[in-house]
Amino acid sequence: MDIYFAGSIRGGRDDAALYADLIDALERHGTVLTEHVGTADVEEREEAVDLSDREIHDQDLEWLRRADVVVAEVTTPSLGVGYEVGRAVAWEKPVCCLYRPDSAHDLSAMIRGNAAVDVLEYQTPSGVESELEAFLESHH
Ligand code: 6IA
Repeated sequence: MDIYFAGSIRGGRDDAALYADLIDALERHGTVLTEHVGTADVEEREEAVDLSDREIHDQDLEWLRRADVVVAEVTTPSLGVGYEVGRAVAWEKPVCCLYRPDSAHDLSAMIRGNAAVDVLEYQTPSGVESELEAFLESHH
């Protein structure tokens, strides 16, 4: 199963370590196409690799198109993540959004109000693992 994991990059990297933990958990169930989202030094790597924004966008949309399911961590608001979720819904992919209600950010109505998106509220990656598994299993 190909899994597209989405998490904030230019929207802010406060949750980067958490993305890495979620990606580790997801890799037990399939192939995560977007491991860079959890890379601690993604911004430095981005400069070093010298990809244009066009190349990043086109590559990501190719991976998104190929993915069987999309899992997005949406607590730190990100334009890119919101856009990816919208495209995934338009392509009728199963989408699960992970949100931590204790954060300072309220979840957008465009995510919480979207009947095509499963929103899972959680505190820690280990605490949400069984629900995440159930989501993946139901779309196998
Ligand atoms: O607006 P944001 O930057 O917060 O959007 C984050 C989302 O856009 C993530 O879910 C990614 O899928 C995608 N994204 C943003 N920047 C990159 C990127 N940079 N590479 C791949 N996807 C990206 C280059 C990183 C690198 C290690 C060469």
